[in-house]
Amino acid sequence: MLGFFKKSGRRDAVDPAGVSPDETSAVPSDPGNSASGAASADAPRRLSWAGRLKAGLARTRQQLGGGLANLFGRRKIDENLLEELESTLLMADCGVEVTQHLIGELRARWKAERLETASQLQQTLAEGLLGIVAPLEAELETSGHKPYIIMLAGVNGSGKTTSIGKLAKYFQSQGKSVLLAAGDTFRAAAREQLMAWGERNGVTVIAQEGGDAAAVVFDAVNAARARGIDIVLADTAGRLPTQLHLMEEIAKVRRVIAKAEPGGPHEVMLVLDANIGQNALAQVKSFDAAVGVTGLVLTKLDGTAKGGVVAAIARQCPKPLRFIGVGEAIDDLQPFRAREFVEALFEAAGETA
Ligand SMILES: Nc1nc2c(ncn2[C@@H]2O[C@H](COP(=O)(O)OP(=O)(O)O)[C@@H](O)[C@H]2O)c(=O)[nH]1
Ligand SMILES: [Mg+2]
Repeated sequence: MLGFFKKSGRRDAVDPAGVSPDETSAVPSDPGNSASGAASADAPRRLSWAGRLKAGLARTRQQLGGGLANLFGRRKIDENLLEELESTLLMADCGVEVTQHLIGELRARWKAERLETASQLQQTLAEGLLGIVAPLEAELETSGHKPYIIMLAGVNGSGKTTSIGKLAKYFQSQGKSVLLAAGDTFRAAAREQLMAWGERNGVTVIAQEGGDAAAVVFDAVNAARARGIDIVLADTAGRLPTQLHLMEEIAKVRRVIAKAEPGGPHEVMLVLDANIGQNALAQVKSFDAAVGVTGLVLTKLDGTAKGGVVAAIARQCPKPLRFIGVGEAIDDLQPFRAREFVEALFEAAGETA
């Protein structure tokens, strides 16, 4: 166990959404196909957020921590071991820059502090990683504006619409009123998916059949103001940064929001699928150039060994990492907390319930 983390106090007993495991519900990804969002009586008891985070990060942990355990099990610390560690970090998608930084730091401390044991080196690595990702922790503060307008952007399938559903629940659990704007007007299914999320959470969804994304979002902002709503979550259609006309379209959505509400959108959230690993860096850069990204959501950490991409983002295109997703259930998206994240990456199996 990492004494370093223990000293500074652990937060993993607290569910950031304030939802106890008994209240949470495991719901399928497509709300349109689910008869009810409630967990059935014989459903297995849900783990705490810390437990789900840890389970969700299992593949990256195996890549990193498991890789380490294998290395250390075999021999003492030497240059060869550092070299193998280097490939382990690269395979977890930490990227070349972060990997070299971490290995450099390990080498220096190994010599200066005469590190000998596996756990010493692992702790040094965990500390180094925490130092890198900590600046990304910046919880979204929505109380400064009413309505607080959040526009979501990203490529197809990154998890925008699902994340909106989860965020609606998250903000409601903080006592805020929420309105959704069905700004993905390209696919009828996208609108229906959002309406299903709205229905399940008792949240109004502003949608139009067909029509223009900017017009839908404009209506939604006006409706939110008229109704005294706290938070608007605006969905948008997926697009690739290379599709220039679509990037221009989302830039227009952004400008129209600013017309409807001066100063808005207050947050432009780029939703990234963790499976894309290093490609996330390019996406952050191009979406930032087109619409000015102010925060990130990293979804699907549960399906990938590429969780090291968080470190690459921190070093190469730092943007506040507002939320991370580790599953399809409604409470599987939570604010990013650096310490909790690094702990979950390095703890041995079975240390957290
Ligand atoms: N395993 C897992 N699946 C997710 C997560 N977030 C979203 N998904 C799934 O990713 C798929 C695409 O999500 P969707 O919200 O429709 O993407 P969009 O095209 O960006 O709106 C859906 O099947 C979601 O359930 C996550 O954190 N973990
Ligand atoms: Mg969508």
